[in-house]
Amino acid sequence: MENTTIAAIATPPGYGGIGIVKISGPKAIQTATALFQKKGGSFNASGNHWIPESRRLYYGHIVDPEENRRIDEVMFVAMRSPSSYTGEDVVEIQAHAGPLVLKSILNLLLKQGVHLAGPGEFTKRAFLNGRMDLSQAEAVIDLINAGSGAGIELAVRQLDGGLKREVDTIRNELLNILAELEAGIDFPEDVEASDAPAPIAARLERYVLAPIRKLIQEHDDRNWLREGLRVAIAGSPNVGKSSLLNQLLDRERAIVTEYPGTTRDLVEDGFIISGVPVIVTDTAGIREHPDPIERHGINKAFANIEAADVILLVLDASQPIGYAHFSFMERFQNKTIVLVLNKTDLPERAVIPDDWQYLQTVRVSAKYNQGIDRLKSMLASYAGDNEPSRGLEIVPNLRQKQALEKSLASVEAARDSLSADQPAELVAIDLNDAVTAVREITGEIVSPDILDRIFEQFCIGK
Ligand SMILES: Nc1nc2c(ncn2[C@@H]2O[C@H](COP(=O)(O)OP(=O)(O)OP(=O)(O)O)[C@@H](O)[C@H]2O)c(=O)[nH]1
Ligand SMILES: [Mg+2]
Repeated sequence: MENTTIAAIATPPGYGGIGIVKISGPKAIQTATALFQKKGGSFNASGNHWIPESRRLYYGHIVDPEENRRIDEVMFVAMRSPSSYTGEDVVEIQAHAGPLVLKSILNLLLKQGVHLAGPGEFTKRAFLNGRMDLSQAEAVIDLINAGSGAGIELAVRQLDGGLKREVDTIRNELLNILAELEAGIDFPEDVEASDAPAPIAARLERYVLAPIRKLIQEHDDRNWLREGLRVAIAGSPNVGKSSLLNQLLDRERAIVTEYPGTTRDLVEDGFIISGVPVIVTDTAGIREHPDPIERHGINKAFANIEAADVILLVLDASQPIGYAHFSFMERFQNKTIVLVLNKTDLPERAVIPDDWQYLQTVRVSAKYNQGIDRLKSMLASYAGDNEPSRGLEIVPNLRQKQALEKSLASVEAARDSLSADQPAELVAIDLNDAVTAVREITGEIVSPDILDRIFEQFCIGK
């Protein structure tokens, strides 16, 4: 338990109807009530100071005690430990959302010895006080940052403890197996030899390895739902990449000219299809022997294409397909590539090689806005196939995936030792490592710097 009391403005900066100042910690109620003049008076008939009931809304004024001056007309609510967001005593003061009003209230609190909360400090306390596990705290960030309905759905499921439940099941299975192994270690004569290796290996496979692999796969398939589907527009100079970007966005976002090498930097923007945010990037045309500025742009293009979920490789239908495209295909063979045959309004000279027939191909004319809807619905179907409501509902984030990979490696090592008839002690070491890695996901075990890194992503007041 932290013993300081913290406060922050919990609503976004600017003018609005209501702004909230939030206070948490052992002195929250005492400090806040001292500044609050309740309607009907703050003292009862016997002269005792009023004590707020938990989770009841009161009406009154915040008063500067030194000058006995009213700051604002507010609603006041206290939530007593442990039934609050942080698990500590919490007070929320709902005032009028003028920046100066909220700052004055905050300043009064700071003068009473309350500390200014750091980013995510309320949520960090909620985690430290066992109100939520680490995967739920991370879901709070996802929820705040969500840019689409799908992103919200994903975050809400995780906030509800979905990942925690799955991970706890895996951890419990590992602990049961460890207990059995250790029983075997401590009292070898009590455990039948034939009982040991085979069933344990099978259980590891079914109840530990398979679910871990599935969660890792979910991250690889659908983590883009968090930040959006990243689509890179790539191709040779002058094929119409920027024209395509402008059509997808339905506005003049990038410069289009008849000169090859027009786009030199990344041009990024976003739109939403089927409730899924898409982040689309137009890149510099790729060619050999570029000038130094272009070279820089092409390097950035390659990095962006590498990070994309879907690559739109734009080809000029009026030109034969050049050699450079073959090396492009080879370089990005592991990625999802869609061929966009552009300039189909012109006489066609491009012939799609047989090797590429398996790729999805869309014929468009970016200049005359033909085929763009087909391209969009193709992207939508990609997003649709990957919709969160499909089957398993949990998509681990990168940090969680890395912990899952660590535990996967340890469990695989344990399984291999079992099948090689290694001593149970050795197997137990690997399984213990796996339990530690799994516990990192929910934050049962977590280093302070990882915690800091997670909560730094929050805004102040959350
Ligand atoms: N006929 C025809 N011309 C097009 C089409 N799409 C683009 N163009 C023209 O092709 C030229 C190049 O278009 P851009 O969109 O700038 O091409 P780009 O691939 O971004 O080129 P760089 O930025 O230089 O790599 C312009 O003159 C466009 O008007 C199309 O569908 N049909
Ligand atoms: Mg361009």
